[in-house]
Amino acid sequence: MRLSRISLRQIRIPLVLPFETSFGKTTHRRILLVEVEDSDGAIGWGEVTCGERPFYNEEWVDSAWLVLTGFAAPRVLGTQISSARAVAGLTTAVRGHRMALGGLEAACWELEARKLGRPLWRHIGGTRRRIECGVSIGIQASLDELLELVDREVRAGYRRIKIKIKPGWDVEVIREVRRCFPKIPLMADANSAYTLADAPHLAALDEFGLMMLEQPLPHDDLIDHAELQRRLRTPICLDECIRSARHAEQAIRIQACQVINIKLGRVGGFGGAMEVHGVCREAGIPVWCGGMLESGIGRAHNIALSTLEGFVLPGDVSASKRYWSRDVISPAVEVDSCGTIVPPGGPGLGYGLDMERIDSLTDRFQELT
Ligand code: OSB
Ligand code: MG
Repeated sequence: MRLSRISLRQIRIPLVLPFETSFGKTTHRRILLVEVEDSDGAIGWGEVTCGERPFYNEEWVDSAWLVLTGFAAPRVLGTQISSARAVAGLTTAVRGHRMALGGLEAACWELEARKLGRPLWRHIGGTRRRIECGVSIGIQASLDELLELVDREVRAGYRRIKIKIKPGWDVEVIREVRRCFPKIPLMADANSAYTLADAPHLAALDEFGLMMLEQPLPHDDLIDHAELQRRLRTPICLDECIRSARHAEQAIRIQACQVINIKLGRVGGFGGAMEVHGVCREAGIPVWCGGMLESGIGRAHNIALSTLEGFVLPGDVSASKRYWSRDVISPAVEVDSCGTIVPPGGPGLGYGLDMERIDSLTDRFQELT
């Protein structure tokens, strides 16, 4: 393929419910969508999964815009590319900024899959005909509100519940959720809110039979996670600090985690995700697909990713209606009463784009040729 056009669109879209983590609260999302076209007129769509502010990792929508226009697009546009797999290799000069690069890379995979008339999930080598879904529940104003939300999601059929924690909203909250829901698959995500000095406090979570504790320590740390894992019975799952197959390999080698959350953007797109997945499979480390409050486009990519063999645990891939009153794809992503999604059979994303919706939400647009 040879890309003749890259179009960047920023959409602004309100969340149905605010989402609060240890690093902040989001009520409206700004999302950077990437549309690519090749010299045969084939189209592909991707989503940059960074936040509005550099609080989850160093990227945010404006940095991604600059990285794509200034460094990625000039290297990719007009270049003869053997396949989508080769796209990431064109931008290795750029350090970091994997979400920006990954949005473009994923768009190229989608283009290639569409061109071949194949579902994206099959094109990347997926085999699962049904993926299991979990939900991530943000920090709430009160315990009662949290318990109400957990109840709603359990009744909707979701296969595991993840609770966001931070200092002051952790052990006692999880204790109460566990008391009210003794049997549910339950986990907690701290988004780097603790340090190793909190190890004795975090060890109090061991009595609740959590599936895992996600990213308790700093976003760029492996060593302290390894030390913490030695002091906890609860398996540690890494999110923020796994950005490449090398990180995954090293984290596993020093036993910094027992589970890895793979996010498409965080590892630079499908190529990076497949590499991390490969390292984990070889080491017998279970993985699951993380989420970044994506629009339907990123959500459809996450569904495709979740069909890879090693995605043995329910991911943070849930129904569009939990986030958006009207998604940018049609039909919206729906989860059945068993908490599963059947990956679509159509080419590429397998979901239609709601261009009227996308246009009405777009407040910044740039076409690169
Ligand atoms: O750490 O997994 C995370 C949302 C934004 C930033 C980071 C995270 C999350 C989530 C939500 O947990 C997952 C989702 O429902 O998209
Ligand atoms: Mg996380």
